Amino acid sequence: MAGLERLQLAVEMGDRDTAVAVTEEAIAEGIPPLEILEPMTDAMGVVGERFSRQEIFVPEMLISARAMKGAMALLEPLLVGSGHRPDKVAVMGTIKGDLHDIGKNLVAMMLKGANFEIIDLGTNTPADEFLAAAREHQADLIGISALLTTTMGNMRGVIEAVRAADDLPDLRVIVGGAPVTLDFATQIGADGWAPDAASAVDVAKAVVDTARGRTTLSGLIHPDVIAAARDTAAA
Ligand code: B1M
Repeated sequence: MAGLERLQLAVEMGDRDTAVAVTEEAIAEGIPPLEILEPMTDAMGVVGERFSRQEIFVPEMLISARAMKGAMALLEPLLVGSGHRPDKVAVMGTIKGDLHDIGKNLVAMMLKGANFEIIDLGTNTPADEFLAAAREHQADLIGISALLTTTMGNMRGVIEAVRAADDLPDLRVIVGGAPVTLDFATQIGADGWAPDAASAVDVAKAVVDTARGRTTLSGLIHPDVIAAARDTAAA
């Protein structure tokens, strides 16, 4: 048994070798990739709390991030899957001023698995880079991540620039990241918001579909709304 609690501890302690080894075992045992991810995400929560209490500092956060990234690299092929040609293009990045990229990378992996081609702009991405990449790659979607309360406001600039661009009427923008709430996403005029990587896929598909159907989207597509719509359709 891989013992996923060992994985959580390994990421908390920044022990990359153990994190990678336990992830390998878990994959070999056939544990679903999203189940393997969970203890790592929990570990990051614990690390963040310890940082807030000043029990640990930036170097410790960094080595935990390195451990999680090492294990995530093993999960990526499983999350992404194989097969179909991408039929949608998403430009992804962490917003200007912000260097956190684990959540953004997870969302990108999940979108790849859902048949999106991903143009990953990395971290610290200004609005003009998002727009230039969207034009160059004829993107359907921009996905922006923010982890800092001091940087999340910069996402508004990307959305305003997209709305002001006459040549990008069908480009949709979704936002997310730990401090980004549905209310905040609404305030800045995003087309979609999601609290985690799995629901980001549903939201991304839904907002791109609205553009393809040339319907005008007003307001956000919240995962609960999508779930309710599914329930209604299934009933
Ligand atoms: Co930083 N950091 N950090 N950090 N860091 C936080 C975010 C913090 C909450 C810790 C704390 O104080 N408790 C705090 C922010 C406080 C605030 O803004 N109110 C903080 C701080 C203060 C800082 C520095 C300022 C510290 C300093 O230098 N004094 C500094 C800032 C640097 C900068 O960006 N300019 C800093 C630096 C770092 C490291 C570089 C050391 C490292 C990042 C390494 C890396 O990413 N490569 C780091 C880390 C690791 C963290 C914590 C511990 C973990 C973040 C993480 O990876 N979580 C974090 C504490 C925490 O979040 N609890 C913290 C796991 C990841 C899977 O979750 O990214 O939330 P998350 O993504 C989720 C969802 O949010 C969502 O889906 C993902 C998966 O389910 N999601 C989306 C994310 N993006 C989405 C996009 C979408 C949809 C959903 O659509 C497009």
